[in-house]
Amino acid sequence: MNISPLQQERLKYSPKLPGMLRNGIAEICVKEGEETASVADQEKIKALFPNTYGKKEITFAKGQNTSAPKKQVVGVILSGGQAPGGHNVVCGLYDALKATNKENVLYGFKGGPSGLLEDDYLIFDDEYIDQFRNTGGFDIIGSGRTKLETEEQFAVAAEVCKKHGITAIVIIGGDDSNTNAAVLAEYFAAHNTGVQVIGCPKTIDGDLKNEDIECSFGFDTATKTYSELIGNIERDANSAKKYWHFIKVMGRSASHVALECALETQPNICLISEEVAAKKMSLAQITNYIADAVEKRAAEGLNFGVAIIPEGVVEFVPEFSALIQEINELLAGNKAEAFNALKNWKEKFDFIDKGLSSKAMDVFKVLPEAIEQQLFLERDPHGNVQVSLIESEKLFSAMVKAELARRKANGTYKGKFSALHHFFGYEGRCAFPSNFDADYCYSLGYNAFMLIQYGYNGYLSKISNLSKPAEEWVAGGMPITKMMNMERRHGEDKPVIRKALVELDGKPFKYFEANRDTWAVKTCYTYPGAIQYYGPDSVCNLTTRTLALEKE
Ligand code: FBP
Repeated sequence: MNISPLQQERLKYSPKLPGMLRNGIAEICVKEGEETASVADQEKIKALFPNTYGKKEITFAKGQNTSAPKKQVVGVILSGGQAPGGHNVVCGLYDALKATNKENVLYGFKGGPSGLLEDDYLIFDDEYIDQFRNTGGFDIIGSGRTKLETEEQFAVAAEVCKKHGITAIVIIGGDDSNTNAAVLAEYFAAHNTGVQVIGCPKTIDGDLKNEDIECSFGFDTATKTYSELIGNIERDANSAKKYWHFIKVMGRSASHVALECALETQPNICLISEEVAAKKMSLAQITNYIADAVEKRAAEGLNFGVAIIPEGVVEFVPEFSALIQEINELLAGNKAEAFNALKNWKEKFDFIDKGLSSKAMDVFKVLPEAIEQQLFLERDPHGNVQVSLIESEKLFSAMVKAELARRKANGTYKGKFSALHHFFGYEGRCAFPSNFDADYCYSLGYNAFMLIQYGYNGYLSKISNLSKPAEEWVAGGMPITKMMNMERRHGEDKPVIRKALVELDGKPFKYFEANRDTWAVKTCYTYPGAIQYYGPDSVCNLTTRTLALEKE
């Protein structure tokens, strides 16, 4: 097989475990903590999870093993978007399982949760798993976005587990997948299947966290990858001195990725969706905010800059999300057919003009035509506008350009404005995991097996104290129901894990807020460079700025 020199070296890397897990199950004991309660809607969540609600938090420690010896047959699933380190979760799980008992077996269900329903699997062995150690990607078994959420699916899952004698399922996923892991755990308990379910917190978006789960895996590597690229662009901007770069970064709804990249690279502008929503900012206000920075820099002779735009921002602009809702209504059911049959954009525009309220139309008319058309082109299977596909980096640069033209006509702005656009998302999701993610993921997988061995069900694998060296990390488990509340989804009240958005009174945002006015006007770029895997701790074992500030 052709593998790169770096991959060759990474295969040999030994991920670091928390000190308390280093001697394996023989020297791992459990300390049970307090009973837990869900983050909100306690009575409703308790009623929906009678078998798994309110369980105790647990921490592992060095000590005499008291778990019951039992042959374990475990199934693992990768669910949702790729995140660097997923392979190491599987490797850690496999190593712990084999170190505990050579007879234990690990099944990998292929292509995400659908693999479990379709009984499509492989059985791991040393030769297969060794090719994937410390590598990026989810190609070890593949991933998918099928949701495991109906009773019928759970019944099929229970049958598949019974067929193979599976004792536990590990679901590696984000908030939705772990919500479903909790529901599956409850189903398995209620039906006395004897199958346990353990979740592992994954997503580059960084929005699966709380006071227990300090970060989801993949966030570290993905943001370091984007920050390297943004830093390189900043250096180019500062060398050529002729372009404004508008860079959209992934993160479907929360702005953790954008904020972390801003802390790493000190750009001139970084929008934070949560702030846009809190201040109820309009498109015009956001445009003016960026245009003001462009104007001030131009006054200093600096006709260049870098602006970071979080992927989900437009949904946080109240007037824009109201517009989207009206468009979804306008084309609901078979009305889309009538719209699609119209011959040209002019006819379509008239249809839209008649169908939308005047308030929505005012917002629509402000948009550049390319974006107007995009809103009617890309639809999801339910016929709704696919907001994540809107090129918000182009939207804002076009609006800023128009605003600057107005200012030029008024004589207030005399600079030059030439914009370039980028979108960083997929570039970071399968990068070789940083040492942090390699260690963290391996530990999450190893620890997931300890939770299985000790008989826990409906728990999330938890490794904390992450801003300290791995030796001091703390391993344990948290009942998934602790993160849940009730939310309205598709017209129904559902129990779901609460998404962790950027906290505007949190230290990372406060630091950014205190510095951004200076960064906007002066050129204060910092250049993080490429992820380092070998070398001094100060460059190759760094956590994110977000985590460092949160744990200060
Ligand atoms: P997860 O929440 O499943 O980890 O995925 C998040 C994400 O990477 C987002 O940042 C992005 O908006 C989305 O996936 C893209 O999804 P897809 O892989 O289906 O294009």
